[in-house]
Amino acid sequence: MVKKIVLSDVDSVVNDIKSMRVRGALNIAVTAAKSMKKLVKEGGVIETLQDAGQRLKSARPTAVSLPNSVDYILYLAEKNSHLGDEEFRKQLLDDIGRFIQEMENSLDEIAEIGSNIIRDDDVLLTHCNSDTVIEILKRAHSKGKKFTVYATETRPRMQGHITTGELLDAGIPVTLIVDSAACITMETKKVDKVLVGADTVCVDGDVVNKIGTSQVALCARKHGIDFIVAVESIKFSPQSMMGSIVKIEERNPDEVWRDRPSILGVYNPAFDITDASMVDIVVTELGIMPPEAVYQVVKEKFSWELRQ
Ligand code: RI2
Repeated sequence: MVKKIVLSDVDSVVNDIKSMRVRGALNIAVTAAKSMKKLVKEGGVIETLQDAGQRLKSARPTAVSLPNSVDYILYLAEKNSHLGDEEFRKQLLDDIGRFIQEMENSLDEIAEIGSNIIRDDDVLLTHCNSDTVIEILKRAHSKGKKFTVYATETRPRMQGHITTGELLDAGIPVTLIVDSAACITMETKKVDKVLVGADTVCVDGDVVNKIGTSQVALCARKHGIDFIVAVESIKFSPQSMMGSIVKIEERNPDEVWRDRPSILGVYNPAFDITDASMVDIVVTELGIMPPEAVYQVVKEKFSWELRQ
């Protein structure tokens, strides 16, 4: 009985993530962890968690923060499996609670570190909508720094509108541009820095982020503009250490053109990969690092997974 109820809860979280009602790489990791915590509270045993974990991981394929979050909780459950029922639940709830707190804290820590690299009079450009980037900009603004932001629309889902709304609400000057205006904007508006989030960062420093990011990075390189990625280490990929290739999600063609001619094919990849050589720095909760340093962090942070 309990199992049926809790699984339907998990299914609704899965649907929210699939439909992008819940989105953003950190947000989906935290949401998945919270739904697994709820399962434990409601009496879920390891098998229930494994089943739920599979469903959650299948919701979206690209952001590694989602499997990282689920797999870490399954690891914690295995680690505590020798305990009696009551003790198991109590210990696991504590452990998951601490893990969720760490993920939430990492956002605050990045905001602090990232805000230090924003200078007065900076002209910034961002792509898509990243909570991590928004937090950095809000923190810099709250420190009294004066800067302006250009935000791309980010077709097809127009997440740039969320970015402009959030920045306007925070009192940060922001201008919306169409995606294809990114390159000319960098030149004519004298952009100083491009700041984007990430869904996955591979051990070689390659960055997987919303479709269009790699074009923005190429333009930044052409104009000698710093290309900065703001990312919590939960988005680093231990799987890439083992040779796995990141699966790029392809979404419904209707997102691109709903009333299209029926014979028209539409290719709608949601993400692309920016080569590490295009990335100047990676801002994490552990500090600022070059993309080459990701390897070492993965080795240390995900040692529990790499050992398995
Ligand atoms: P935060 C988003 O993916 C965007 O690609 C964004 O740059 C990235 O996740 C990181 O988001 P989607 O969920 O964790 O919009 O910084 O497809 O919010």
